Amino acid sequence: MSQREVNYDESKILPYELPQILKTRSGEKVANKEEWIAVRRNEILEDFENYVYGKIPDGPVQVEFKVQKTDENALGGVAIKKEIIASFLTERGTSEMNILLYLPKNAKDKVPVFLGLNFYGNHTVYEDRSITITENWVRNSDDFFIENNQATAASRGVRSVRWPVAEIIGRGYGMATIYSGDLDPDFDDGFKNGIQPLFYRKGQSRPEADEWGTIGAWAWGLSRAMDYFETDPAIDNEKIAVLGHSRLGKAALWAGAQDQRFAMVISNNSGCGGAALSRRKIGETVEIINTAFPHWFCGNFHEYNGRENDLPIDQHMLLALIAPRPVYVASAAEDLWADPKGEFLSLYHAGEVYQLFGQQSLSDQMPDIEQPSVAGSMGYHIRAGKHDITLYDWERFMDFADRQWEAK
Ligand code: GTR
Repeated sequence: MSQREVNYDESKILPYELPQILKTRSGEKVANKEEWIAVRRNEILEDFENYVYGKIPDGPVQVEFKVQKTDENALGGVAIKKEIIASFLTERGTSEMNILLYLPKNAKDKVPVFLGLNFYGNHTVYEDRSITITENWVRNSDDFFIENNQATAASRGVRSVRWPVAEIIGRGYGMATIYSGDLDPDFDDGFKNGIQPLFYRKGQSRPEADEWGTIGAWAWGLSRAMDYFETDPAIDNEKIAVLGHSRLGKAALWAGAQDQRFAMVISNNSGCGGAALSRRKIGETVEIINTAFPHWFCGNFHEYNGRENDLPIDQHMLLALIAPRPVYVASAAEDLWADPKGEFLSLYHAGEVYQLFGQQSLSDQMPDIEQPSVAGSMGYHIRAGKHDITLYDWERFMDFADRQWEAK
């Protein structure tokens, strides 16, 4: 079979061996959580930086937050809505992202928040005429009334089914979202737009082969939202769940793996380069993803097109980086492109590290459709239907958060 033919047949998966999570580069067995934290975790993080998502430059950057708009009576009076402009200032220029935040009104305590990036602009997540419409490049879409890569009022609320803000608020959680294109528009332009150029060293005109691509930029932005949460007294910054769907799920995992301030990490249908094991090569593969989206990962990842078995890591190790914090992976039964079984197996194998922390982990039995499986700090479900993020998914994420945080 040529590399470019897509395999959907489980019986055609070639035998593979996953890299061992609990064996250091020098071949030593990792025997306890102290050794994991001191040695192995850093090695794995470094491998993901060097070979998959690319390193995020150290800066220098100055980040400023300004609460631009506040509505004390949002959602018919049950929520407070804020828009926060985060400005990124470097010697090379300035860039901004807009955080749209909903918090339950009259909350007795600080509020836990679900944070995720969106695909088409903050104004698409909820039908509210006061939400600022992004001026940044947006992917054209007939369905969402986007032409000439410019968002307009016609797309207000077009993605509200993916962002059940009333249900989230009703359950006592906050919700925050950022347009991914504020950080890096999702097309291959040789890294001229987006935030990467703000960090170029003298003479540099694109990221090096081991430096961030678009997913890295998105993940960086999620961490900057976390910086803001730490300044907002209404928010419980020890209970921030970072989540994302599909390509934005890949970004959420990478953000959660690197930034341990995120107390919970949720992947929805994140597939190849997200939760799914690359070595299974079923559905989307490393070569397919790097060809279709050359800007997502770092240059070095392209060296592994068709060579998944040579990667020093596989995606179970990305999930392991989240340990011992709560992690949840969601698949959809018809989303074979994202390899639901590979998403499950990845989580299952990450369990080794959760066990090292004395926690329970999932059994190796993939649960049936819409029979969520939760053990200790790990959770998984496979929903009926297509590649999407639905109310069913959100309800399970909130159930999981309730259980982990005992929030009522
Ligand atoms: C697909 C891509 C997937 C996934 C998806 C999405 O085209 O192949 O990896 O990221 O897009 O983001 O919806």
